[in-house]
Amino acid sequence: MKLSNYFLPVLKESPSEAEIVSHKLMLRAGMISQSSSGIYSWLPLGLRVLKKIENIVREEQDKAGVNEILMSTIQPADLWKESGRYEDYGKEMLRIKDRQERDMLYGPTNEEQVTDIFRRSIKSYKELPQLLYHIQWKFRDELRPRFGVMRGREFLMKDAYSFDLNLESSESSYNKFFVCYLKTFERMGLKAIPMAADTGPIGGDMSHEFIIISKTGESEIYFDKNILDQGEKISEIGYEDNLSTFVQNFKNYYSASDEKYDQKEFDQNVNKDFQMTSKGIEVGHIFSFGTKYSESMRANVLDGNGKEGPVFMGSYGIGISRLVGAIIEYSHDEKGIIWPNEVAPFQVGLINLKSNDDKAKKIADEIYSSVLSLNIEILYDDKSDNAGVKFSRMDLIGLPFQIIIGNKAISDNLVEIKNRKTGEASEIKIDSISDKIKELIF
Ligand code: 5CA
Repeated sequence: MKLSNYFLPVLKESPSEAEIVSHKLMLRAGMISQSSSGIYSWLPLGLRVLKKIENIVREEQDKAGVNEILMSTIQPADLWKESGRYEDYGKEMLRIKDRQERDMLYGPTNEEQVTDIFRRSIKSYKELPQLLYHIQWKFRDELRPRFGVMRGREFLMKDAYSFDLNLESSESSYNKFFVCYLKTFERMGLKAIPMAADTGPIGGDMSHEFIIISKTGESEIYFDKNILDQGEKISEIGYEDNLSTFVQNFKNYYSASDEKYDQKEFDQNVNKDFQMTSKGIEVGHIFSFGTKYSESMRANVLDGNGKEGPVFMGSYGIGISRLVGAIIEYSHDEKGIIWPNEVAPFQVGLINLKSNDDKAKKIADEIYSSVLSLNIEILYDDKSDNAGVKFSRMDLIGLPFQIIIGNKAISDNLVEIKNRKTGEASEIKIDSISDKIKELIF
């Protein structure tokens, strides 16, 4: 992509309405544009990152054997009246009437709708377990939308749902998602800590939040430092391994967010030297709620003895749009964003500092074509701005590697390659650029 042809409305100054760094940087880097309080449009750079995150989440769900579906954003209120949550959900739910005066709503979550899909077709234990997910926009009329996409009113969520014959099998599904979540966040360069959590309006008796440490997080977290070492082992575990032992190893270490935290329990279970307290961002939340929805909505299945009973369920959410902000909170410096490779909007930024020089332009054009032909995403700053503007813009948008074409390209056939994260720069011959870039990226 050539910058002269790209919609990248960067801002020089920090917008005054933004309180935290990720919100400031997303606005400054032209990733989002506010539509109204807590509701955003995604501009080209932001959309690329959102899609990258969405794809990692999708690939990891698929690897865990979860089936992708896509449920509607608008739901009939009748389903929620069946479960009893229509009144309970209160003002956070956006309620709508269609032209026939039927009560509808914009989905804040999908337990009812997915239970309805399930009960229409699955009737026997032989077809269990079933694991379904979708990636869809949600609306929650949050009392205090803030921090940009971190607590929005409209936000993109991956929500998955499990259906099992009994509690034991339902726990296996829960463990599968537990492991899948750690793998997913790891791929984005994040260390997420699973924490015992409250179940809130989703309900049920077992729940874990996945939290990444960040000083701007909304949750206060308390945990045993050893849990971080346990997290390091995630790449060693596969879905065919004993997931229950693996998950139990996490549960053995104390970790809780504010609602569940108990000072006495913390002191009893964790040696003072290992007690950690921090703020964190909740990027995922999983719930096991047994028959809460299947009983009220009569989603029954027959067991092996021909006896009918309600199916056991769980639900599993990841905040995809929130993750864009969370990753920036986790990875930035005073100059701007530093994207981890896997979610970067482009892998490489190419800066031509001498855009008025024919030779420099030819070199830049050739490097651009050769990097593109390697199937590497590259953003080529071919504009005529001065060097300061070009450098600060490229640093702000945080692409992992920069190729810089300046005077030495013209005189000595040398260009500079810079690592955005470490700041390390090296000069290399123009004809070895392709090899160097391949080595850095693949
Ligand atoms: N149905 C369940 C799980 S599928 C559910 O809705 N869980 S949740 O309420 O915890 O939301 C799942 C994830 O969505 C959260 O962990 C968080 O990362 C994200 N999320 C929730 N509310 C918002 C919001 N207002 N803005 C951005 N992301 C949000």
